[in-house]
Amino acid sequence: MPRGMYRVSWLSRVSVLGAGVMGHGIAQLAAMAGYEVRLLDIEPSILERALEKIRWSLMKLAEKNRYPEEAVEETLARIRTTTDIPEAVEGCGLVIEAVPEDIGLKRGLLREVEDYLQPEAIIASNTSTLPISELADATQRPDKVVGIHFFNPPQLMPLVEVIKGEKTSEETLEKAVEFAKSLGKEVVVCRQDIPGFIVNRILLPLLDEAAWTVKRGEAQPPEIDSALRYKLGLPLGPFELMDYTGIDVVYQAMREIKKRDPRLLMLCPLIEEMYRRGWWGRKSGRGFYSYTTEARRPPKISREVGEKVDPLWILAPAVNSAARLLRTGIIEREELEKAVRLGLGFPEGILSLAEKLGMDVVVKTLEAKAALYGDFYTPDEQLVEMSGRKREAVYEGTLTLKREPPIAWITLNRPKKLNALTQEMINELELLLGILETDKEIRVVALRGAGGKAFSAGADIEFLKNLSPEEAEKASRRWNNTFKLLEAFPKPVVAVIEGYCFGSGLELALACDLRVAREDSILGNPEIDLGLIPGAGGTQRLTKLVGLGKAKEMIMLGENIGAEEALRIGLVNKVYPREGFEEKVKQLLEKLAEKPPLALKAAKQAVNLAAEGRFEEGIRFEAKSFGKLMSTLDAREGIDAFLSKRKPRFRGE
Ligand code: CO8
Repeated sequence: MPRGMYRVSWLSRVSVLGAGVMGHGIAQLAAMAGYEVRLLDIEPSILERALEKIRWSLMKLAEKNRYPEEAVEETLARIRTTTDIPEAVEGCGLVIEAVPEDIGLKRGLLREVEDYLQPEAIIASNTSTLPISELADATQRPDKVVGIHFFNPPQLMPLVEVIKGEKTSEETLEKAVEFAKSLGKEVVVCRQDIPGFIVNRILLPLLDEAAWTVKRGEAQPPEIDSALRYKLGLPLGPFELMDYTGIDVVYQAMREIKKRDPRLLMLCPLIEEMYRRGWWGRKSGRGFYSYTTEARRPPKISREVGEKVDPLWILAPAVNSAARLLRTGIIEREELEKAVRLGLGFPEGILSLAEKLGMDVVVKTLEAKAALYGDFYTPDEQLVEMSGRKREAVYEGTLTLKREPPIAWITLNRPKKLNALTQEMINELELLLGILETDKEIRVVALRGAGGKAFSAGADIEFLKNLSPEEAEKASRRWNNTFKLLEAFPKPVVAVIEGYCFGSGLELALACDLRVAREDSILGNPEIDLGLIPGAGGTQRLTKLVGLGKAKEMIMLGENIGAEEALRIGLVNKVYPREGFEEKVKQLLEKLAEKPPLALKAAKQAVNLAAEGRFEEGIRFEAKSFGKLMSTLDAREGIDAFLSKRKPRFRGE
């Protein structure tokens, strides 16, 4: 008896509806595990043929010592064939339907069957393309309807997918899993009723892409089959597999699944054409290969013929589909990999295979395909993440946010107006700070202006001119609040100043922790010439930073200063030349990002207290933080690294 074959306690009789390729195989498996089986079909002749095939298969297994010969007759005796529905389901605890993939046919049959079925019986469908939930809705017991998807031939393929429909109960799901295991199968559970379940969501994009590659004139079937067989170690190439399975079956499955999930497949017209011509593969004597000999064997495919084909060109969309499955949480990676190995005979899981080929190469391949053939190929974000590539801009508005962990760049994005600040920009700044505060990968925020000509030329005068006195006061308070948030932000923020830094632009820079300026930058508070004063904290922060005399000079005279002078008076921390500015800035940001995050946060808070003139409070905070930091792993790392003369690696813990 093959390993794992045993009857589950709650079930003794199984009904199999349909005695075709799948049905007779499932009936055989159930009988082998010791269940009594009722096998239904419409014609006695079909049932006779099914029994013959089962006998042949059992003898074959016995020959190979995979089933005891003496058990063959009694196994066959456990199978009772019938063309009568009441007889087929009488006393059965489980009904498995394996009739053709026609939703109307299946729903009608289930409805009819239910009239004769015991109330607690479970109904399983072996469908590979139709939604379990739609089949379940045809019955009065949707909680007891489940998908049990076998692979062809069921007697030999080690995997079964068990699918939870929308209303399938946990108990039904568990029983289905238990039953499949009792047949000696490995099980993967698909917890959502998605088109193609798991295995076909990998296989069909692979077959489709192989067909597109031929259609686009990039390679021929034997070349592709050879490359996938010999370079990736697949048991069969995609065209050999389509011919073996039947192009009619493949086409109908693709059509059905594409209807429900157009993102999964494009469905190559080549497959449709072959279907229409009746070139269905081995069974029709002609498919992608011709089968003229009696044995209907496909031609031998040599290793050499596939030499110039990059197998990733065909595999990449299937990897993309696998990544999407992971991202949506429908299946865990390990289960997915198992499904691909056992359901498709891959030598290893598709993701580990892709990792061997290089996830970044997979992403690049998809991007190349997307550039040639459209958005369908755009790599899934999960895949991009797995490739280790840093995420691109995650926000684009009057401000943009670009993540380059550990650094985040916020850019004031109105270059044509020299990044003059509007209310909208202030709102967006608050929003982005909120996002970055909890972003664990980000350790430093850099704030800059787009266009290279200005950090910001101040508040937008067009916006200011329409404000009533009340509105102006309110706006001033709001901007002040946002700038305070920036000042108290728990990670270091650096203003990167290139060109003009005027009015509220300078006020914004003043609320940052550090300011670095390009050598040709000009800074100033020209509000006085508009009949105004700084309105976003400038009078206070500038004074604290550069002292009373210089602050009064800048604000009351409205005279601008250059970067070198700003450096001298302590208004900016660093000035870098135009040439190599980017590089210098990055080095500074990276240096900051390497510092221990918890200590940086405490340092910032403590120094801010001093700047606010809260000396006693500041001292108390300092002592407390000093003590707390001593308990951190980062402090241990810092001290350890010093004593062992190596560079510390801080983790923010
Ligand atoms: N507001 C609106 N638009 C501006 C601003 C601004 N602050 N600064 C520049 N722009 C626009 C210009 O109007 C011009 O637009 P367009 O091409 O449509 O005519 C474009 O930006 C390019 O400017 P310029 O052609 O003037 O470029 P230049 O290189 O010749 O000059 C200067 C650059 C010297 C920076 C010049 O543009 C300038 O002086 N700008 C005004 C600077 C200023 O006065 N800033 C202080 C504003 S008041 C302030 O910031 C405090 C308010 C506190 C607010 C508190 C809460 C609401």
